[in-house]
Amino acid sequence: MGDSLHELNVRCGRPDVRFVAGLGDFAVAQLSNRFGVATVALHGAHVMSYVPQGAHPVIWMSEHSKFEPGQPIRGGVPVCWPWFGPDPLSRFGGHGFARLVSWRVAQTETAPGGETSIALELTDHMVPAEFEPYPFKLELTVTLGPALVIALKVWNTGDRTVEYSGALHTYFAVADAAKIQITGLEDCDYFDSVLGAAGVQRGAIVIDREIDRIYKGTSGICRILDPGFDRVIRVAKSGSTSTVVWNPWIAKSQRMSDFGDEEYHTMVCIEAANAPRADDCRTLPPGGRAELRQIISLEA
Ligand code: TA6
Repeated sequence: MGDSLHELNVRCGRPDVRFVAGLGDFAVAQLSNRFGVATVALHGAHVMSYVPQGAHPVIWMSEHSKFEPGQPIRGGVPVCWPWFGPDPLSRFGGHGFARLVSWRVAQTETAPGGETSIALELTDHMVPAEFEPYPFKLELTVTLGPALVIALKVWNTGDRTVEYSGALHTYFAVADAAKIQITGLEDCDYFDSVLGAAGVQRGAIVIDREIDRIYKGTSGICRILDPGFDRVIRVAKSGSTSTVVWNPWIAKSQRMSDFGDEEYHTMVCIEAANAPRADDCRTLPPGGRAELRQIISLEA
């Protein structure tokens, strides 16, 4: 059994970090400082919200999300690990087990510049045995500063080489998905998971149907140009050469029980991935370490 809220606040609480009971009684860390506010659930080390000072929320959350142990949260930033997409061994659902279990708070920190960070960790010992995890340690650090920085560190703590895939599966809030443009992936090859075919991105991405694409060979910055909110969301990353763009549009929205039929209008996912379809799986030797990072900010 993890720390109680009281124990968390005693052990890791600080003026800019408070632990409270969130939806479904999930323990949630509230980070707040001069740059804005962000919340992170211990369940899945799941960023649930990010609101820069004086701005509209940047991270989107479904009003139909489940908040149950063993279930993924719909919206925010699911941590997909150790597999992105279908389970390569066809035993479990998509996107791995890291988002289904509770993580432990390792530490919190306030930097001299006022940035606030929290680090959460997950090891193979904390994962239900049915997943047969190999020895590993994950640490997700969320830093609230001029940007929101989300960094997933992966350690192979075993004695044999392992391979994994994953993603920071971020849901962004937009005024109207049909009116935004996504730039930064022009001329990139992609795999279209809706059509089951390859393609090349021509110009900016517009959302006018179900979009589910895995872009290959990507390392640059994406931007969401949102005329409705009159803003540009800048999405940078490292430790990844694949980017996934997803909007379920009409039919898929209706098929998902934890997603409202009309919610596709106000969200789009841009994911910093290590996607198998883009030959971006990662291999770690014993003692090896790797990091996947996404940096989210509003452009002035
Ligand atoms: O990242 C895009 C995607 O893989 C889509 O295929 C879609 O299924 C989405 O993830 C959501 O997956 P989930 O398992 O959370 O329902």
